Amino acid sequence: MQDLGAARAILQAAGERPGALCVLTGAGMSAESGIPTFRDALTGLWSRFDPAELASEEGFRAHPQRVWDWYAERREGVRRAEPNAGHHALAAYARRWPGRLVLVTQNVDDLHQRAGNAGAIRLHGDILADRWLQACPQRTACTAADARPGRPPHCAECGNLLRPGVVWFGEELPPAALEAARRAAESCAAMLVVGTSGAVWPAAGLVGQARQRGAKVIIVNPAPSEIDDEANIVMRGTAAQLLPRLLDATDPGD
Ligand code: BV8
Repeated sequence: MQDLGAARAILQAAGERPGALCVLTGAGMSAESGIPTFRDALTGLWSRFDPAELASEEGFRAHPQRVWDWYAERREGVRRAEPNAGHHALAAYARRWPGRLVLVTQNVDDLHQRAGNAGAIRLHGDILADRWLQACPQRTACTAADARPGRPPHCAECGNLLRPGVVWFGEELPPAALEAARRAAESCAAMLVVGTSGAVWPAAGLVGQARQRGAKVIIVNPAPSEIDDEANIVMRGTAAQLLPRLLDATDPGD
């Protein structure tokens, strides 16, 4: 594949300094692990809802059980999933060249972490974590949560609801994570963008930020995305197929 040689040359030219390579991943990174991509996740019984109805605070407040059940189903899928060859290729690369790669993910699963990229910057939170919907109105922290049919787990004392520890639409991204991601995008010499439609902001804006600062951009995606025109090279293929070939054991300097 011609693009593979050109893409490897970009990685080689990125050099060895810390943060020379920034990798931005989206839901497509986990597709070959059996986790539906965000829009696919709305297939089946969820197909009749708009993402904003399910992945937003107002959607949760309006239908707490429906949203809680959607996340419970997705959590089960994450727990059953295993990192794929793409996750392992990124973790192996990070082990081989300590510090060279900064991994930024939009994904809320834990597959990068389970593959070995413990330091992945999580822009949209963690689907396996819970947090309280609001600060406890009566005490510093809510206590025992109990779940009753028809109501997600909630505080027995004040009724506060537990919610998934993800960033919903309309919610700010964690400032420290977003700042670290922006720093990585602005200081890298090459950005590898894997498995994202480029539809969700401000994450999608990281690609243009890298490009504007002179980084070379490689996209890995089997289908067109909204950010293809930001790329120097677009590789039509999947994460599990292409990342091992792009990042394999030979030094990008070879
Ligand atoms: C905010 C957690 C403001 C929840 C998620 C600027 C312009 C336009 C709109 C906005 C803007 N700024 C803000 C907005 C609004 C909104 C937004 O972006 N809307 C979009 C839909 C138009 N953004 C926000 O609300 C953000 N918040 O900006 O707040 C603010 C500021 C101050 C104070 C208060 C508020 C918050 C956005 C975060 C939302 N949460 N996730 C959950 O998961 O339940 S986003 C969610 O969507 C996932 O994280 C997922 O990552 C993301 C979708 O993007 P992708 O990862 O790209 O997934 P997708 O399914 O779209 O595409 C998959 C791709 O993979 C495809 O291209 C496919 O071809 C490819 N693929 C498939 N198989 C493979 C593959 N690739 C490789 N290999 C394969 N095998």
